[in-house]
Amino acid sequence: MVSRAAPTTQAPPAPAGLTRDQLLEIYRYLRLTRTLEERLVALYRQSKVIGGLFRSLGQEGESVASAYALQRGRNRDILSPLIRNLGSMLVMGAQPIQILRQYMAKAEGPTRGRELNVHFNDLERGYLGQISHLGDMVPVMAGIALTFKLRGEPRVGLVYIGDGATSTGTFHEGLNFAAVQRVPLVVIAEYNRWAYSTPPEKQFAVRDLAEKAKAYGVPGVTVDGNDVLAVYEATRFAVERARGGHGVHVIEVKTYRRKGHAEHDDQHYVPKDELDWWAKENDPVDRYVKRLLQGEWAEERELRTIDAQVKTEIDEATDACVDEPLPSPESALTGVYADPPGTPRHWYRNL
Ligand SMILES: Cc1ncc(C[n+]2csc(CCOP(=O)(O)OP(=O)(O)O)c2C)c(N)n1
Ligand SMILES: [Mg+2]
Repeated sequence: MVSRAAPTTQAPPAPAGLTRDQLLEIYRYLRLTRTLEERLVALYRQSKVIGGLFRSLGQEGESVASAYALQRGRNRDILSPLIRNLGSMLVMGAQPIQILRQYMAKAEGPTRGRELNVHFNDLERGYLGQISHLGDMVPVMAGIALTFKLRGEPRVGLVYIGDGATSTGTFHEGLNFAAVQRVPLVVIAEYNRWAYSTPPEKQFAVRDLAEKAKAYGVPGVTVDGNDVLAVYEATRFAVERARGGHGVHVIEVKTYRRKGHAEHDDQHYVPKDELDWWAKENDPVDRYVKRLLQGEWAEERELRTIDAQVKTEIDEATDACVDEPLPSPESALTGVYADPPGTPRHWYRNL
């Protein structure tokens, strides 16, 4: 008698070579970024945030997906986030409570109230603190990537640059240096339509930022920045290419800044229908959810469970730090420059 094997249902091939757990993990980071920023807006409106609040609404996909392509833990890669790359920092391991404390300038925050928003460092987790001068992180990251190369470490640097910031001299110098030295560096150029109130057509004469890569003799590709898996795949390829000793790669992500430059900016210069189109038709989180559900990679109830877990996590983090004290005035001079002799109380009295 011929035995017949029971028909098996073959799982469809994993998109972008990711497992189901990884696909859900990416969803968690997307939701975490958006929910944390929404909480920060509420705190900003209560005057609890010190300084500006910069949203990445509409750009969470490219931040999370590009960082997710990096090596974390041992032999970790290093990335350099900008104000709109909260999602990248969360992927690398930044904790929501650190972000909340930092935005509220709490004494227990990562910079103990001395710096604002996402300007802080954690090389153990793999992210650098940015300096505000646009473009400057490109040569800084080129230098870090050169260090990896000289030490023979299998590590890669990743740097983000806004469309506006590609007009700066340091962007050109940094990219040229990185290309000539063939360092393991991936550049994510964020075409999000705005630099403050300046549109791209008043910023540069090329159509795509990827074209700029040609001038330095390195590859440049343009990717749909709101397609999470496309960004992941393009970054993964560039990261492994860089790790293999083939040098710099530029990835332009086409996306859109759905909020003003910061919360104080009412975006009066932005056409309303443009904002509506990106919100309704091209939201990176909605598109990712659709893809997961259509490919049967996740069920609606699993995603709702993740949403609830994220909300609880952020509620707990907020409750734990919202009433913490600001730094004491006496501490203002410590940890800024080299500490002078004597005690902080002594310096304060002599001011
Ligand atoms: C050299 C320099 N010039 C000006 C500024 C002020 N500034 C801060 S953010 C910004 C706009 C940046 O636009 P873009 O690079 O497109 O990034 P996005 O805000 O869109 O993420 C400007 C002009 C600065 N920080 N550094
Ligand atoms: Mg921009």
